[in-house]
Amino acid sequence: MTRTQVAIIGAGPSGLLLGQLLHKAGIDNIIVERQTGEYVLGRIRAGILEQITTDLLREVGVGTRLDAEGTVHHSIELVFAGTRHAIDVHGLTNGQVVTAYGQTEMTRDLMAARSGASLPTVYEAADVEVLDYDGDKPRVRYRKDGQTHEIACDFIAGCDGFHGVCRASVPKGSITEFEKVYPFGWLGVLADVPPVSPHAIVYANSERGFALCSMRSPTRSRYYVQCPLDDKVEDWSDQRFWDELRRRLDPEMASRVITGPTIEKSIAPLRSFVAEPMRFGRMFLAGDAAHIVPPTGAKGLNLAASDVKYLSGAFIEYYRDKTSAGIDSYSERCLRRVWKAERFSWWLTTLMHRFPDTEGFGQKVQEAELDYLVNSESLSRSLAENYVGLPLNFGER
Ligand code: FAS
Ligand code: PHB
Repeated sequence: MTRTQVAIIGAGPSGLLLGQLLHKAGIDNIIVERQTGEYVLGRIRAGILEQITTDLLREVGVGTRLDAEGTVHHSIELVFAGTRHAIDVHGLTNGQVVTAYGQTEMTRDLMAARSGASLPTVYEAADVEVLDYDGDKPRVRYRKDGQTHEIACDFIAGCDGFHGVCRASVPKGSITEFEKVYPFGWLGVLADVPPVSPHAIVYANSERGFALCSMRSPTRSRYYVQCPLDDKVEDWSDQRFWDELRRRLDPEMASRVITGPTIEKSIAPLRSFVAEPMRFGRMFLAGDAAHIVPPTGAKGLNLAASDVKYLSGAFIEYYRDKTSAGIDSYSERCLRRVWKAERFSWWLTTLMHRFPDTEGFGQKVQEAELDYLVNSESLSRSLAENYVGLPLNFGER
């Protein structure tokens, strides 16, 4: 039986970042991942990193490519009623910014750092089980190459995403799940064309539905349009996508959209989800394993980063200072921040999307709220400070 201090389930952003934070503190850890590394890298997801996230990446020594290739954004833009308005995020938050840098690249950098430090990651682990985490000798069991393997550990970190095994292993009576499913999805495309808005993410509310203009680099664009939940990717030709995107933007920006063949096209459902608590004896949930937000507020990946910042700090206190204080307060600290991000993501999604009952009155109310927002310094500041990410100790006494 292999032994380690922390067994991490999942080699997505949560697991990889936690692994690097623990390694930096001299805490042994093993990551057990169901898929191959290539499969993990093939998932096209988030694109906007909060300053807390970029600071963590630099803290664990994977900031070089981020600093060279990431694009710093000082503002965002809101489109509604055929007009476009900039929100000066940098000015409204005393200089904070967000950085456009794809989750795929962040994951690639973390994978390279992990293998560069010869840290153990088990890919293609099948039938992963988490055992005895409610006692003081937790174990992880998995199958690989026809063999059954076991890892003895002090703690298990459930970084295995929304469909993972860790949360699913918790007895129903020990966990409370809160969920809201939205009546639409996001059709997202990647295209190797220059982004229409290279220095600001554009969020568009239109009578035809929501649209978003983002990027992965100065030569690679990322766009989304709201679509019905029962749409299929094959229903959307490239031409139909580009036409629809332009219809949802203001005329000036629509005229500048550079189109081209899409290299990735997928439809993602939108949901808000939180599982409470995030700790079960010696097993801790982090990232999508514990919560999901609609991507509107660009919070999913960033919440995963703040969870593992709290969790790594708790483990460091346990081993270095021989105190369980951080471990005992982990769930409450995370959930205070998670619920504020859930609220912000729900609010922005509700404001920007067309719901089945939006109709004429609902559209006019959304436009009125947006007109109030862009002309109210206090409401714009509220949007800006949530968008860049609230401080890790926000509201703590
Ligand atoms: P992940 O799901 O990324 O990683 C979990 C890992 O655990 C995976 O590699 C999985 O293979 C592995 N795993 C699962 N079950 C396992 C098991 N039984 N045993 C071992 N390993 C197991 N966020 C944004 O901020 N902006 C966006 O635009 C955005 N778009 C998204 C689009 C989609 C389709 C999805 C699904 C999510 C999107 N997100 C977005 C959120 C996303 O970026 C997540 O927040 C982020 O991936 C969270 O990282 P992890 O918590 O590591 O979970
Ligand atoms: C992205 O670039 O994928 C992205 C950007 C901002 C969001 C959501 C997704 O709010």
